[in-house]
Amino acid sequence: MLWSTLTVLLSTIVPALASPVAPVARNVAPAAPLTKRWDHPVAAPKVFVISMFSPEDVWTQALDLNNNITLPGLSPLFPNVRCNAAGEICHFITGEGEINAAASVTALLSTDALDLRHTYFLIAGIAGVNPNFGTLGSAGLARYAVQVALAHELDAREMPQDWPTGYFLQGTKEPNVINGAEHYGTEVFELNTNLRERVHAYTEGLTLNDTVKAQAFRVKYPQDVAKAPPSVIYGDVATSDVYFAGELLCQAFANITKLWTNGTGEYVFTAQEDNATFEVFIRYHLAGLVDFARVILLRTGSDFDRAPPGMSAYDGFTADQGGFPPALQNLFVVGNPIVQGIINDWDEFEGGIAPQDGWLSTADVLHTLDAGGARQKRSLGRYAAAREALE
Ligand SMILES: *[C@@H]1O[C@H](CO)[C@@H](O)[C@H](O)[C@H]1NC(C)=O
Ligand SMILES: *[C@@H]1O[C@H](CO)[C@@H](O)[C@H](O)[C@H]1NC(C)=O
Ligand SMILES: *[C@@H]1O[C@H](CO)[C@@H](O)[C@H](O)[C@H]1NC(C)=O
Ligand SMILES: *[C@@H]1O[C@H](CO)[C@@H](O)[C@H](O)[C@H]1NC(C)=O
Ligand SMILES: *[C@H]1O[C@H](CO)[C@@H](O)[C@H](O)[C@H]1NC(C)=O
Repeated sequence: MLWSTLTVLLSTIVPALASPVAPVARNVAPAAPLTKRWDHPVAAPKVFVISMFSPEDVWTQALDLNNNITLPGLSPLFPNVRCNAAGEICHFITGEGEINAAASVTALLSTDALDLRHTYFLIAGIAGVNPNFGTLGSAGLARYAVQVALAHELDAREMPQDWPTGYFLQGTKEPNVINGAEHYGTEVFELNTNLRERVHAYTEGLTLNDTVKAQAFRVKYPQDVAKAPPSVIYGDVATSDVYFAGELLCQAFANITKLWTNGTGEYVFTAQEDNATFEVFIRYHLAGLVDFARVILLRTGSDFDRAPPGMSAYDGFTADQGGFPPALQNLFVVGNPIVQGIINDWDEFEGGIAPQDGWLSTADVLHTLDAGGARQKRSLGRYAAAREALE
């Protein structure tokens, strides 16, 4: 394995394809397997951890991720993937917001330097937390990621007087209805809940980090879960480039989450990247380069998404709630046992954890992964036969 800083030039990527690859469209047979892409991968990591900005990198030092792989197309601020000496654990930082996440993950998944077909991805970032379901420092494993602000908006001062919010889904004419809504395809993503269940077992009995300051802020909330010490929970993530806060927007986006998940999703965390990341995974899953059934989304609560009673939305938003340090700590406290667990139990994980029934259809709103038998076989990368067909 060739370590030290390795710069992969674009020129080594482009001619690597054996034959021109047709764009993969729905109901069109997938392009020929990309057989020649991994003649010399630098690494085939078992776990790849994704952070969104520098403070979330609680991994590099702790896990000795000292081997740099510089890839074209990553954020200029974070141009390297960094791996441990064994090449089993790698990490990178996408940059914040939906556009950075999509661009950086696209660059990552398209490289020839890494064979990511069997890799588990742990997206681990901090987030706003909904006091109805969690608290400062809580760590949530998600099923759904919802792009809540992909919508029309009228300024609240100009909207019809009886509207509860100025946000309404594209293609509709009023808030809180879904009939007639347009799909861009990135509105909702669903992850493998059997995988979530499996890795949750690694987090049992953990004591999460907490601080006196966070304790002092969370007692201001009436909800028992908001007052309780941080713990590991299941919780969906709302994605929005707009960093929203306050009771009314939170209600509006909670309603949109319900609309897009047929009433089954409740957002617990708010963040700015996940749906963008998942759209890229869906596309590269179709190409056989990655397995979207191997993605875990971990978010930890750094601040409440709304103020406690008696405090204005603005004061709640600007308050030092004390959740940022423990949220960062808990990315590692909760995430690392998952990383180590997958590696230690690789015999079990190598072939994949079968997702819930019907997942191919619900992984995204356009049912992209469910568009045909051949693709279905291929996308359930856990089957050895499908694997071999790729190689
Ligand atoms: C590896 O990358 C990091 C961050 O991108 C940088 O700080 C470090 O100097 C690089 N190490 C080498 C050996 O190039
Ligand atoms: C939380 O982490 C900080 C920083 O590492 C540490 O000083 C503190 O003791 C930890 N607290 C708990 C309750 O684990
Ligand atoms: C959210 O939905 C509830 C129940 O349908 C409704 O009462 C409330 O007005 C909605 N809130 C917003 C801000 O849209
Ligand atoms: C919601 O229901 C629609 C129509 O049955 C279905 O196409 C869609 O996949 C469902 N979405 C989720 C997230 O369950
Ligand atoms: C993001 O994906 C989640 C599911 O993983 C979905 O529930 C959510 O609607 C998506 N949000 C955006 C903004 O794409």
